[in-house]
Amino acid sequence: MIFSRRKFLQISSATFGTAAVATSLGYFSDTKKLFGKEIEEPVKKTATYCNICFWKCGAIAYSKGNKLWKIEGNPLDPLSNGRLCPRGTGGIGVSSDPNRLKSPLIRVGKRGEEEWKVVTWDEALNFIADKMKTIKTNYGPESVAFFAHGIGGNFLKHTLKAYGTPNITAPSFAQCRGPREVGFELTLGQFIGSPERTDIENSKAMALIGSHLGENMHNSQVQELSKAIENGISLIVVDPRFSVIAGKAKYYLPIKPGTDMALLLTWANILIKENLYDKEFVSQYGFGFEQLVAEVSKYTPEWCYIETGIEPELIVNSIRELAKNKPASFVHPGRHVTWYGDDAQRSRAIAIVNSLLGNWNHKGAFFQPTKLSVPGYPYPEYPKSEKGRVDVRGEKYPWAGADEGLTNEIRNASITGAPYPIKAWFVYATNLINALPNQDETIKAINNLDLMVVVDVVPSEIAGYADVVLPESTYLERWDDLNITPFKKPFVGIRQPAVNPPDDQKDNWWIAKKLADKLDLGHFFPWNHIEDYLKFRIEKGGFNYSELKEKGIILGTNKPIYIEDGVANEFFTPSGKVEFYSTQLAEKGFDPIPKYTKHEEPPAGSFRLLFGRSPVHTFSQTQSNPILQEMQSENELWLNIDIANQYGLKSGDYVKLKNQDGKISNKIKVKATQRIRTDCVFMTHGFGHNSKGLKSVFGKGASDSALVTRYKVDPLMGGTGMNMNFVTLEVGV
Ligand SMILES: Nc1nc2c(c(=O)[nH]1)N[C@H]1C(S)=C(S)[C@@H](COP(=O)(O)OP(=O)(O)OC[C@H]3O[C@@H](n4cnc5c(=O)[nH]c(N)nc54)[C@H](O)[C@@H]3O)O[C@H]1N2
Ligand SMILES: Nc1nc2c(c(=O)[nH]1)N[C@H]1C(S)=C(S)[C@@H](COP(=O)(O)OP(=O)(O)OC[C@H]3O[C@@H](n4cnc5c(=O)[nH]c(N)nc54)[C@H](O)[C@@H]3O)O[C@H]1N2
Ligand code: SF4
Ligand SMILES: [Mo]
Repeated sequence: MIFSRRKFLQISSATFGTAAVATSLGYFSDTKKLFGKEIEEPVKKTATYCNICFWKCGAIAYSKGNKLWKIEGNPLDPLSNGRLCPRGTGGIGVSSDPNRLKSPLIRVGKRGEEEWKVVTWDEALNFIADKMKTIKTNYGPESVAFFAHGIGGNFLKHTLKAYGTPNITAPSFAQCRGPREVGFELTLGQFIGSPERTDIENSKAMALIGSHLGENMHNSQVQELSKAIENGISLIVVDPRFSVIAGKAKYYLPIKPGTDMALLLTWANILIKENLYDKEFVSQYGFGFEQLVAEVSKYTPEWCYIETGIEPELIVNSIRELAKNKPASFVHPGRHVTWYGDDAQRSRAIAIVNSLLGNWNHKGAFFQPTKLSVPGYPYPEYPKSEKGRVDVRGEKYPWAGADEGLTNEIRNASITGAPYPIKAWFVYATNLINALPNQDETIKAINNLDLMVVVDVVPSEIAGYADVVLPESTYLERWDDLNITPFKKPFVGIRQPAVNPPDDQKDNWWIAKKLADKLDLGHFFPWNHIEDYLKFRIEKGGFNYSELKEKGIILGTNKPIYIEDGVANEFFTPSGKVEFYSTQLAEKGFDPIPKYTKHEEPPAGSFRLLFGRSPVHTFSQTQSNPILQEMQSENELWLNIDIANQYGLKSGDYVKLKNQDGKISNKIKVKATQRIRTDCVFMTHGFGHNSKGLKSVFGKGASDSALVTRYKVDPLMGGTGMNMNFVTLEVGV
C-alpha cells in the first residue's frame, strides 16, 4: 500500500487519548495537518453525517463560500464520538472528483459503449417515466426491479413502491451479511444487525474469524477495539493472512481457507468435553443440547489440525481463553460472510459457540441495541402486488431475506424470464458490475432489459451500461433521510448540504419526487421540500427541528442494553429457546446441527483468491476520490514469499492473474510476504476500474470482481459464496 501522505494519517495521541490499533497504525487523522499548515477559522459549519460507507457517522463539514474545507466527527454522535475514519476524513474529495457526472445522460451507442448525449432533467425523467408506463402496461409493475445500497435510496424506494414493484433489493444481504443474520436468527431468534451489536469495548476476549477489523474500518468498532486493546483484551485472530489486527493477537490461527467450520465445531466440542461451557445458560435456555453433544464429539483437536492446519494446542488454548473470560468474551459474527456457500451454517456454528459461552446480552459480548422512536411520514398505502417478489419465493431459499431480497435471483429472472420477466433495472448507488459475482451474467441480464437507469455520482462501471444516467449531488451537497440507527444510545442524525452541487446534479429526494409526478404518483409526495418531511417527522416525535439542524444529532434517553443493567433474555425461535438443534432446519431437510464438509482446494500451482478491505477505500467507490487516491492508488497482491521466490518475483514486480475459467486480470503489483499462507493470495477489493469515464483511475490495480466468475449459492438463504476462485500467476507482464 502506498501511503504517500503520511502526515494525513498521523495522529496525535494527545488529541484522542487512545493507543493500540487505530493510533499505532496512525489511522485516525488530525485534519489540521491535512494541508500541512494551520488553517484559518472556518466560515460555516454544517452538521451532517458521512456517506463514504454505511456506518453513517455524524460529522461537521466546514466550508468557505461554496468550497469545502474539511470534515470532522461530530462529538455528539455515538457512532463517531467526534472522530471519522480516514475514509470519512478524506470524504470531501468526492465533491472534487474530476470524473464526476455533471448532467443527465441518455445512451446513444450500444449498451456498455459509454456513448451519451447530454439531456435536461425533464427529458431524462420523461424518457424513464414513458418506458416505465409501457412496462407496467405490458408486464406489470413487478417487472421493474430497484437496486439500492444505503440510506440515499429511501425516497426512490418510496417512488418505486408507489409504482407497484415489490422487487427492491440490495447487495448487503446476498453478497454480504445475509448468512450471518440467518445463522443467528435460526439459533437465537435474533439478528446481529448493522451496526453490529458487539460490545467490543468492554470485552475481555474476542475471536475474529477472518473479520479483519482495522482494515475493515467501521469507525465505532475500531475505536472500541482500540480501547479494548488498551484494557488488555485477549484477541484470537483466525485468518489465512496475518492481517493488521493479527499483529495485536494473543493467539493467531493461520487457518487453511474454507475450513472454519471444522474449527468452530471443535471449539464447541472442547467447551463441552472440558466442562467449560455456561451450564446455567444452557440448561435454562438451551434446546437440543444432547444432540449437539453427540454431534460434535467426533471433532477432536487432532482431527481439526489435519483439516485446518492449526496446531492442536493452539486450538485448545484459544477456546480456553474465550471460556476463561465468559460471559465478557465472544466470537465476532463477522460481516462479509458470503465465502463458501455454507455460510449460514457456519454463522450458526458461530452462534452456537457463543451460546455455549452464555454471552447473549452480556456486557463485553452482545448488547441489546436501542433506537430512538421517530414516527414515519403518513403516506398513502402502496399498491399490493399479486405476483409477489420474483426472487424470494416458496421453498427455493427458505431463509432468503424478504426486505433486501436476492440480487442474484433478480439477475436470474432478468436472464430466464422465470418465474416472471424482469424488464427494467433502476439502480441507485450500487456498482452491480463489481458487487455481484460473475460479471458476464450481470451483463447478460442487462442486455435483456428494456430499461436500465443508474443514479450515481461518477461514471461507474454500472453507469456505463445504463440507458439513462442521473447525476446525484454528493452527500456534502444534499439533504437526505434521517439517520435513526439502533445502537448503544438512541439518537437521530440529520444530513444537510454544506455546499451546493457544482453542476446540474440533483438530490435523490428531488429525483424521486419529480419521477413520481411524471408517473402520476404525485400524491405519494404530499410535501414540497424534503425539509417539510424532516420537520414533520422530528416534531411529531417530540423533538426540536432547529436544534437538530444546529447540532446534527439529538440523543434520546438511554435504556438498559445489558443483562447486567436489567435486560431480559428472549429468544424468538419456534421453541423460544436457543436452538442448538434446529427443528426448522430439520423440517426442510437441512442439517439441524451444522456439519463439517470439505471444500474444493486449489489444484497444484493455483492459489485461492481472497479479497477484503483497504483501510482507506470503500469497495469500488472511492478509488477516484483524489484525496483517498493519493493515499492508495492501486492494490497489491499478497503472495507468500517462498512462492514469490519460486517464481523469481519480488515486491514491486507486476503479475497478472488467470482464473480457473480463463479470465485474466489487469497487472497487479506483488507484495511478497510471510504474512500469508502458501495456498492463497489476497488483494483489496475495488480496484482495476474499466469504465472509460473513470479516467483518473482507469486500469489502476486489478479487480477481484473480474476474477470471481465462480460462486456457490447458499441453499438456506440464497447468498453467493465467492471465495472459491483459483488463480495462477502470469509473470513477465
Ligand atoms: N468481488 C467482490 N464482490 C463484493 C465484495 C468484495 O469484497 N469482493 N464485497 C461485497 C460487500 S460486503 C458489499 S456490502 C457489496 C458492496 O457493493 P456496492 O454497494 O455496490 O459497493 P460499491 O462498489 O462501492 O458501489 C457503490 C456505487 O455507488 C456510487 N455512489 C457513491 N456515492 C453515491 C451517492 O452519494 N449517490 C449515488 N447515487 N451513488 C453513489 C459509487 O460511485 C458506486 O458506483 O459488494 C459485495 N461484493
Ligand atoms: N475500509 C473499509 N472498511 C469497510 C468497508 C470498506 O469498503 N472499506 N466495507 C464494510 C463492509 S460493508 C463490510 S461487509 C466489511 C467486510 O469486512 P469483513 O467482515 O472483515 O470481511 P471480509 O472482507 O470478507 O474479510 C476478509 C478477511 O477474511 C480473510 N479470509 C478469507 N477467507 C477466509 C477463510 O476461509 N477463513 C478465515 N478465517 N478468514 C478468511 C481474509 O484474509 C481477510 O483478512 O467491511 C466494512 N468495513
Ligand atoms: S466508518 Fe468512516 S467512512 Fe464509514 S461513515 Fe464512518 S467515517 Fe464515514
Ligand atoms: Mo458489506
